[in-house]
Amino acid sequence: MANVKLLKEKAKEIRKLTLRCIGTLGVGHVGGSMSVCELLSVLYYDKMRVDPKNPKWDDRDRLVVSKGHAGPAVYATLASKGFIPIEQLDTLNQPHTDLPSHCDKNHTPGIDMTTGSLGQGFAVAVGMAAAAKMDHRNLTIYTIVGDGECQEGQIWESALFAGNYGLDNLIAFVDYNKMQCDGYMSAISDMYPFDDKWKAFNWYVQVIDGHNVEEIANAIDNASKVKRPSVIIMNTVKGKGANFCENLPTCHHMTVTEEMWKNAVAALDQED
Ligand SMILES: Cc1ncc(C[n+]2csc(CCOP(=O)(O)OP(=O)(O)O)c2C)c(N)n1
Ligand SMILES: [Mg+2]
Repeated sequence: MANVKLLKEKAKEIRKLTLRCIGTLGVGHVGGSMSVCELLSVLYYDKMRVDPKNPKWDDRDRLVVSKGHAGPAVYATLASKGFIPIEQLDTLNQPHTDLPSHCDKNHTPGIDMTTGSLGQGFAVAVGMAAAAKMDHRNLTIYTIVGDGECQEGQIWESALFAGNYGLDNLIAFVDYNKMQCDGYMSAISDMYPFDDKWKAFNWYVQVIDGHNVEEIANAIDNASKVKRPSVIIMNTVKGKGANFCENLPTCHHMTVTEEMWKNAVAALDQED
């Protein structure tokens, strides 16, 4: 049984550290970072087999954050977990930093794949899952994709492969925040009905509240039991918990002043 209290606390901690990380720089991908904080909490504090002291441990589970612009939330999680020092978050995207705005496995301990070019990370995750099967290795490959990212053809080419080859060691999460770079998906190129699309590619599909840690943990448990790839479509709010931009179509990449992020952290502190 998941420790719901701990996972909620850790999600809040990740959210506050994400605000600090972006706010210290003064600009960044707020929206898509804030919408995955509960997921990162459940992965790193409940489900994933990882060792912060040994980030390249061969038998670890892998996470490919295909929506690589969520780097700040991933770094916040790695800092919370002890992979990197908390103070390092203040170096986001500065010259010579090891925390570039998008995830880079050659720079940051705990990052399993370099991402940022949308669609590619998901394809690599499918390849990792296939490789793990061929090597008879008992590890799980997790990957996080954006809903806008799912407009990329590469996603569906890889999804077809994963479905055909029954890659049951692969669990994908779609951050279904209904927004992409410049606004609402529905106004640009909608994915509805999302679940039917994945089903047609022979994936096991669950649709959940992506801000409910218990639902996320249960969905991962269900996914672990089926003999095909799983996708967990998470209904989320872009910018969740950043009170200066929550659910605004302008929250994708924005300026964040010290006052803005510190006020947002104070508001989170006042929540139960
Ligand atoms: C191949 C590619 N095309 C365009 C971009 C620029 N880009 C970065 S984020 C983004 C929008 C992504 O939307 P979504 O996947 O929904 O992300 P989220 O809402 O979770 O931030 C775009 C177009 C990119 N990184 N890669
Ligand atoms: Mg989106």
